Amino acid sequence: LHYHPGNASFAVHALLRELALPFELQLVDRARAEHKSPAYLKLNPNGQIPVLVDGEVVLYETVAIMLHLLESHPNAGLAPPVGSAQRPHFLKWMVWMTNTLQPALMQYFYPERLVAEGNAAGAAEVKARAIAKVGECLAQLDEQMQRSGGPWLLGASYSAADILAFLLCRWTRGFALAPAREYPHIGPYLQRVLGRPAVQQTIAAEGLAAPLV
Ligand SMILES: N[C@@H](CCC(=O)N[C@@H](CS)C(=O)NCC(=O)O)C(=O)O
Repeated sequence: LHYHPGNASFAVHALLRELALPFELQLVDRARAEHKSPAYLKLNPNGQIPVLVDGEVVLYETVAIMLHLLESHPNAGLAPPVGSAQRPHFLKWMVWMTNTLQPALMQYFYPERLVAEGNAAGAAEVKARAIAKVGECLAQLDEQMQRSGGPWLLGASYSAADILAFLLCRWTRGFALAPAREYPHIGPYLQRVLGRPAVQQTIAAEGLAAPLV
């Protein structure tokens, strides 16, 4: 797994540990822009982290990698089985996280990519709108936590969706207003995910420091 501490790769890393699979970590040195190097761009032409090399299969896109691992280990109990009532909702939340919540977070972290070079006022506007969009998303997530009856996103069973939700919520920990931990249902939920041994092992292996969420 080509990873960088706390990046999207965390979700794959924690899933590999939850599945108790053997794997090797390969640090991508962002300070040296290794993810933009010709060698890395051969693995992922988008220059983004993570990449999983699984035998002959070289995969990028966090959710695709997670679904690939889950499909390879259908009896691990980390996703509702195909044909179950929860399965379509599992797919919906995985895609929603990668396609709606994550892009809003990316706009928050990289607003300058959406405006002309040097347009600081434009970037600030993008960032403000991204915060508002993330807030809408977190409200939806909070409502789902309540509706599911907990303790997990989909209800009684922990799944890979919880790992991804935890990571994306964690990225809001520096928000001045309403980080995920302050939402009434998400806050205690993040503590429950933090209690998972695989999550703790991932945090330790990546050397993540407090505040964790
Ligand atoms: N859609 C990709 C996005 C991955 C992504 O945004 N990775 C970030 C780190 S969390 C990254 O590589 N950022 C560097 C960049 O975009 O230049 C995925 O879900 O895997």
